[in-house]
Amino acid sequence: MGKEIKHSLCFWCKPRCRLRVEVEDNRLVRIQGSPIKACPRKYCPDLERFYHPDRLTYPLKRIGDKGQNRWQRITWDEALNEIASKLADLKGRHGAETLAVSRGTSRTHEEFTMRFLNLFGSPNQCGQAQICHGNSAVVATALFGWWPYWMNTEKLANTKCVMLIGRNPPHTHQTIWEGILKAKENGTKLIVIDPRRCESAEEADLWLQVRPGTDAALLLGMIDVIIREGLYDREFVTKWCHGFDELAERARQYPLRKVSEITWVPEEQIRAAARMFATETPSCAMEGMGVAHQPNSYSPIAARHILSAIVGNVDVPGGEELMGPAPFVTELEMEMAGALSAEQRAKVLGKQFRLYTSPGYELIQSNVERVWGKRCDMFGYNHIATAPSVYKAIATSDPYPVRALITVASNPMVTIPDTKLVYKALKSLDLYVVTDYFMTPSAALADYVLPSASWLERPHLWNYHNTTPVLRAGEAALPPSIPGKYDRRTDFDFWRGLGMRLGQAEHWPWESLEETYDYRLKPMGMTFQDLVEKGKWAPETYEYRKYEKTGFGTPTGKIELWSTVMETLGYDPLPSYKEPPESPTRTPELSDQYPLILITGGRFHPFFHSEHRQVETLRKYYPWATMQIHPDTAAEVGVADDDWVWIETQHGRVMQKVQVFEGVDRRVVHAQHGWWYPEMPAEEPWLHGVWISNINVCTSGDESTCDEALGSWPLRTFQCRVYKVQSFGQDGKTVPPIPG
Ligand SMILES: Nc1nc2c(c(=O)[nH]1)N[C@H]1C(S)=C(S)[C@@H](COP(=O)(O)OP(=O)(O)OC[C@H]3O[C@@H](n4cnc5c(=O)[nH]c(N)nc54)[C@H](O)[C@@H]3O)O[C@H]1N2
Ligand SMILES: Nc1nc2c(c(=O)[nH]1)N[C@H]1C(S)=C(S)[C@@H](COP(=O)(O)OP(=O)(O)OC[C@H]3O[C@@H](n4cnc5c(=O)[nH]c(N)nc54)[C@H](O)[C@@H]3O)O[C@H]1N2
Ligand code: SF4
Ligand SMILES: [Mo]
Repeated sequence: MGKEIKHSLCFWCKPRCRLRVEVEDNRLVRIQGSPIKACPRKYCPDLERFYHPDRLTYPLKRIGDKGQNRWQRITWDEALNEIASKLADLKGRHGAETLAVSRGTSRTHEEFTMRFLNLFGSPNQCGQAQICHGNSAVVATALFGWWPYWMNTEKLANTKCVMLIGRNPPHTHQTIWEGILKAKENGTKLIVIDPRRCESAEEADLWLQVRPGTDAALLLGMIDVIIREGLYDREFVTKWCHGFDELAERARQYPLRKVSEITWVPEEQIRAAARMFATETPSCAMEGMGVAHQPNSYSPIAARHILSAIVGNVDVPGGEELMGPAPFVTELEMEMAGALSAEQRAKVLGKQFRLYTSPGYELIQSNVERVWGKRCDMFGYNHIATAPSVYKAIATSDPYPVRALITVASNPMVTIPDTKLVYKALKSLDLYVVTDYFMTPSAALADYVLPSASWLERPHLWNYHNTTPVLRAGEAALPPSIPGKYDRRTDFDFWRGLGMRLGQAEHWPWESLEETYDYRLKPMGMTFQDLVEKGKWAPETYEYRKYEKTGFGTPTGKIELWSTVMETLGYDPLPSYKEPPESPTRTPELSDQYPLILITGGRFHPFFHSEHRQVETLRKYYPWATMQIHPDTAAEVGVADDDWVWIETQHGRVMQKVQVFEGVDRRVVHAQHGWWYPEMPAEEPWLHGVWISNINVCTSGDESTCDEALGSWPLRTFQCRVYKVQSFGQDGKTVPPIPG
């Protein structure tokens, strides 16, 4: 076989770079070619990670009690036969909705997760949607009739001002950050809204150190300044925006003095940001998890889109470009949403969050389709169950029994709020199946754990679910199975294997991912192999202001500052500010006990969420979970760098190591998320140390605290207290497995 050069797409982090992979006799030799300076892959040798001894090799079936870590190796056929027969039995007893699928953040071929589930008849696909970029996708599509393609970094060459709201791309979207830095060299201004002086804030022309959870007030204050000072684009607003007068009236309720009190940001800074964003045009805003993880996330996300619209940024070069549908078969089309009956769809868990689920989804997408001819992929997060509702239903059988769960590319014990609820739910299931690269605290509670082919062992066709015009292809560099060594399968093979056994054969005509990609590219007269050889495809020209011909894909055909979709669904059609469910003003008695505001989950290299903790070289950078606290607060509490502290909320407590950081407000602390310790025992009560530093032990996803339209749950506005850890378990050294 000898040496070969392959080109694969890296799925370690968000840029999804196409890499040159050298292989010899089915063994990885080296990987070259990340174009990204801040590439986390560069922190450790690829061979260390890819050939890590902990990687899953063969399907495992539980033989002991749940959580005892006793497994039997079985074949893929045995695993798929047994799982299919158990699913058929549970469906017969409880209905198809008894199966839920929890997926992660676009790490794999999720269109096939949806295809299987739609054909199976369950509406209960949940995961990161309401917590991740899905919120922005849904709100943008409701207001603009399409989701702007912010992954297109080339546009930044034309952008005069970038505003990052709760988003820190140096650690999270490096391609965007490189685009911003390049633009800055040519004079582009940068505004950063973040409670922490994060890496983006370090480079900003204006950094607004906002109180966590108050961005809606801040952005409404900015809208008010822009309208009062006449800095908006009158012609565009008159012709192309619906509800300007009502918006102006709403914004008047947010004068700067009041906004400053709410947000802790000085008046003059808010005014300066508003003026900069309105006059340095085209400007462009990008919001991130700082706002998506708010209890009232609809409002800041809507307000940020409204800001862009009123200053005339939509579908102009360097602004909020609306790409429209792809010329190939999209992931959404592969999902076969039409296969799910209206009756089953109506059973979706979390249906009270009507913008995300029916009828909001239909209302938004039918208007998109009317104008664009196709529905919008919305980052693959379509019509989805709300994760906290799903885990609650599993744990309590309310509103009906959910007895089976499959998690694909997700680690809910670490990444979903309220770990105790997730734990209770996972333990109570009749059937829990996990596909992953490694054993995780979630997989440790499963009945079947299946080894998934990694991004080096599978082909991929990628354009961020149609949010960039550039289509990229990568091939499998290595076989997923080598007899005698390991037998992994792609997640496509897993879903197809189950589908074939459950009466879906006619809907799985393709035997491999490559064949599905050939099918998807056919309308472009291309094969997948053609694209692999070319590397990427991009449209030759891009047309701006397309709305002048077609209007916008919304019910009024205009950008909806006043959302008729929200109105129809019975929600406030305009953004507004609401105090977070836990806050010094809303729950003063709670704040007496828990005086600090906890924000969680700011991303940090080299880790991706809960991944890579088993890679020794990477753990040298962060051996333990780390929290940030202001020097004055640290002194008050009596802790210093590298001390272990308890972070305690009314929901639970965990311990992390201190990093004293004057870039965080005295009243706020920041805790990393994603922590578990693979080196600790898998069996209960340890579950790989999942109770020790995993900040979701301290969070809550209670439905009553979720955004009423989207169902997003708050992860960044908990009241907490911080105090020094005095003792470390019985031997005085190890940390205790289950904190009280
Ligand atoms: N290296 C690495 N890269 C990643 C990931 C990873 O785990 N590791 N995860 C990927 C995923 S799935 C996602 S969703 C993206 C997320 O990427 P980003 O959206 O950039 O998310 P974060 O780093 O979580 O949060 C950004 C900032 O929000 C701030 N923040 C916290 N609370 C508030 C608030 O109330 N208001 C405002 N304005 N800001 C607030 C935090 O201080 C933080 O600096 O990153 C992706 N990229
Ligand atoms: N407190 C708090 N919680 C958060 C956040 C926060 O900021 N704060 N952020 C939230 C956000 S935005 C997100 S997106 C989520 C992320 O939540 P998850 O998606 O659950 O996070 P990961 O840790 O990336 O889990 C991915 C798992 O899938 C495996 N995996 C990776 N690629 C593949 C693949 O191709 N196939 C299969 N089968 N497995 C694969 C990995 O080994 C890993 O175990 O976390 C959320 N949780
Ligand atoms: S780790 Fe991230 S930046 Fe580095 S090659 Fe992979 S996708 Fe690109
Ligand atoms: Mo995410």
